[in-house]
Amino acid sequence: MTSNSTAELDRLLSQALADISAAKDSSAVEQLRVGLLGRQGAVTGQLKLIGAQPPEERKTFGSAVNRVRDQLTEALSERASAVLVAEREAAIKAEQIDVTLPGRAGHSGSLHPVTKTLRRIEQIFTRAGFDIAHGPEIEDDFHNFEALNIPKNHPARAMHDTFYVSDETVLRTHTSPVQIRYLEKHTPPVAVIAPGRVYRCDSDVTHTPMFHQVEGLVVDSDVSFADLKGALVFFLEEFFEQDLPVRFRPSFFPFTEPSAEVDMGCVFCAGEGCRICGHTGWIEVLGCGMVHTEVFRQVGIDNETYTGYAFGLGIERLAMLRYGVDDLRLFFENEVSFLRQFS
Ligand code: 2U9
Repeated sequence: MTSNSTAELDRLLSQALADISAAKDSSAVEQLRVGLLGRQGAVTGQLKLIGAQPPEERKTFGSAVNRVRDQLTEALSERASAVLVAEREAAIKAEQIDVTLPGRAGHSGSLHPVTKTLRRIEQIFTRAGFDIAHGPEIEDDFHNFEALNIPKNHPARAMHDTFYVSDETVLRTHTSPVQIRYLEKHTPPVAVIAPGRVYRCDSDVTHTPMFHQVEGLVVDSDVSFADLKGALVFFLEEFFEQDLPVRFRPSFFPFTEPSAEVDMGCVFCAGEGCRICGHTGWIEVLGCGMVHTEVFRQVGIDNETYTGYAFGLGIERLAMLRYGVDDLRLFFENEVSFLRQFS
């Protein structure tokens, strides 16, 4: 074995050992393994030279190269284990969770402002002894119109902008048909509210084709307009949680006589006059009246024995007034940033 090849082998060994101990991760160790022991590797190159040595030096050279290969194989294996342990520790550290940190709050849903308003209205009336009734949203002509003193070709039908499903079937234009159905099943005394969706073929800044109403009906012997006034003033003061000036203006509905529209003092300017109340100091909130004798006749209630009052309100309108929302369309767009304000 020549001193040249020994020196070459020593250099190879010491450089390789230095490189191995400097290898920082598994891929660096693997790269070194391939560079040393792979098919084109430096140690493999030395092994291939064994046969080229003079016969008397072959054995010594062969054992020297094999020793170098064994030493490097062991050094690579030790380094591979060491970096693997370090890598696992780093990975575990990176995944560590500090269980003492406060949790991230999840987003929980909340009731829609129209639902909240409806629940509030229902609570006030149920506390006052009213029953709650529901009915179909697709109605027949009799329950939506005829029984409510709105016969075919009556001009009042034009007030309703009806969606017709067929000649005799409509999307209900109000929840009054629910009360007609209620009167068909119950004998007075009755006190009932009918909340729900209603549909009108009307769409602009202040109207949507679907909106929500609550209508109310009280029928008994001796029910008077004074009872109606008392019930509605009580409701408005409970709903807005304040004493309010309330006024009744004469109006017309086919199903009530006499009829009135109800205004309350503007809750935004305390009656001073502002943009919301059109500088009048008053805001219209309800329609009402004494049940028309023709409505009683249609459902077979004796006009001599019984009288009744009825009222109707738009839930979106009350929600706008309670929450200070100035655009009706916000209730239907379902913008999460809008809805979150009611949670
Ligand atoms: C029966 C008899 C009478 C219900 C009534 C109103 C007056 C009324 C409007 C308010 C705003 C509808 O949502 S709105 O556009 N409603 O003004 N509704 S009296 O009268 C009835 C109901 C049922 C058996």
